[in-house]
Amino acid sequence: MIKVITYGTFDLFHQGHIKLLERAKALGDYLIVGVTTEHFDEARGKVNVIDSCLERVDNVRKTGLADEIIIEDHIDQKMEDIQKYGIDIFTVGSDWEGTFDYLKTLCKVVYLERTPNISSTMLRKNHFKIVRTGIIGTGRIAPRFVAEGKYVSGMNIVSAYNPEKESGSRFEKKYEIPVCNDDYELFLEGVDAVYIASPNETHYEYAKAAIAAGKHVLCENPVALKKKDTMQLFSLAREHGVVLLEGIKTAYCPGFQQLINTARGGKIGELRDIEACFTRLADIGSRERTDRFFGGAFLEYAAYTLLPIFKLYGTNYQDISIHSIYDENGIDVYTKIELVYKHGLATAKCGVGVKTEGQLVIAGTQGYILAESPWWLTRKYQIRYENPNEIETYEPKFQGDGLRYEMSEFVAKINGIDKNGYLLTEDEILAIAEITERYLEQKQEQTGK
Ligand code: C2G
Repeated sequence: MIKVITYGTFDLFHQGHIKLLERAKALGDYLIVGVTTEHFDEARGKVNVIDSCLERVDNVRKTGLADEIIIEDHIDQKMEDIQKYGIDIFTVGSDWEGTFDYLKTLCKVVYLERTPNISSTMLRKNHFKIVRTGIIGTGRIAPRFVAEGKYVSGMNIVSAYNPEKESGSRFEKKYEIPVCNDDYELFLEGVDAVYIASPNETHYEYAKAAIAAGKHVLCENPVALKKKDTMQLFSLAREHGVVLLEGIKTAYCPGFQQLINTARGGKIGELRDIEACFTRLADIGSRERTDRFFGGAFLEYAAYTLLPIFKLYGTNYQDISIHSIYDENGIDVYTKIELVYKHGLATAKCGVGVKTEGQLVIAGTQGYILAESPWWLTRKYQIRYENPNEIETYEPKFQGDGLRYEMSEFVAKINGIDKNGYLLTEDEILAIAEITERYLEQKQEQTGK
């Protein structure tokens, strides 16, 4: 009996897939089809797969061509499978020509001619409305957004807006994206969505006007500095039928969600303490260190540090205190937020002028999770126990600088196919907004600024 194996994502199952499977089957007597998991696809840079793994398996099954279906979830699994299942022929489409020649030591490798003019990518493009996106603010984040946008299908960055002409024209020259600097309404007319990456205090007005004009909004944290303004933006977005997504990028990183689920999964027992720390020494001349009103550590990083706390304990804390160390200009160089819950404690620490280890430690009754800096781009974390030799290490995949995940979520939401509304909830955003407002009031009292 000749055993054949092939692998694929098989997203938006189409004629090209069927033809490939038919010819694969014809190569032998028994066909095994490996279907990729979401995780594996993310790990190899496919972040926009639409169908779930089970839907994709089901589509392969319905063809009746596969004698056996297996799940592919990690790199180099092909070698294992070929040996494990006693495979004679490995086959895949000609778009992979040469890539799998290394398997020739184990079995025969056949590249089958790819069916022309059809692909999942093409179907995804039709499936997704292309979202014409304009960037507001052409400072430090905008170039990263442009770079990451290349990996997000369905998003097309068409323009930018910056009232400061000089910064705008530098950006326009470098990235060849037209920058508008006077007429915001005109800028909005040319886009379906905006990404707001301007200074913190300008987010609310930009977002409000964009939503009112029927545009989807992806806004860097914070969307507004007051809770009531944040609530108003969300209800305005609902009224206008547009998406408002807050860009706390950690929330959308697959590794962070995995870490949260590990913590919830009971391995470290009941959760009793969370310490989340994010510090980055900012240049003395930078906006973070010079803007007396909207610079400082809290507005820069507090949302990231509050996120794991709200994810794990919820937003109903019993008590809160915020302590800041200000510099001579009234900028908080270091801020510590302490939260008390019925069964647990939490501390969020952030700094722009104080350096710490910057780790996330989630302590439970049986052990603790340690995620070292930069845990907010979660690539690695460990579970540790009383016995110091007992350590479990997790290394979730993380692509690029992390922005692509929130961008993908934004496009998915606009297209009404997001399955991940839980990644960052309105309740969590409002809880962060409430603390932000409280912090700003306290700062005003303490520094007069
Ligand atoms: N295919 C084809 N003709 C098309 C489109 C796809 O013959 N027009 C083939 C691909 O070459 C592949 C199979 O159909 O052999 C599945 O394609 P994808 O779902 O795009 O799978 P892919 O992401 O290429 O994964 O480990 C996974 C494999 O390496 C292939």
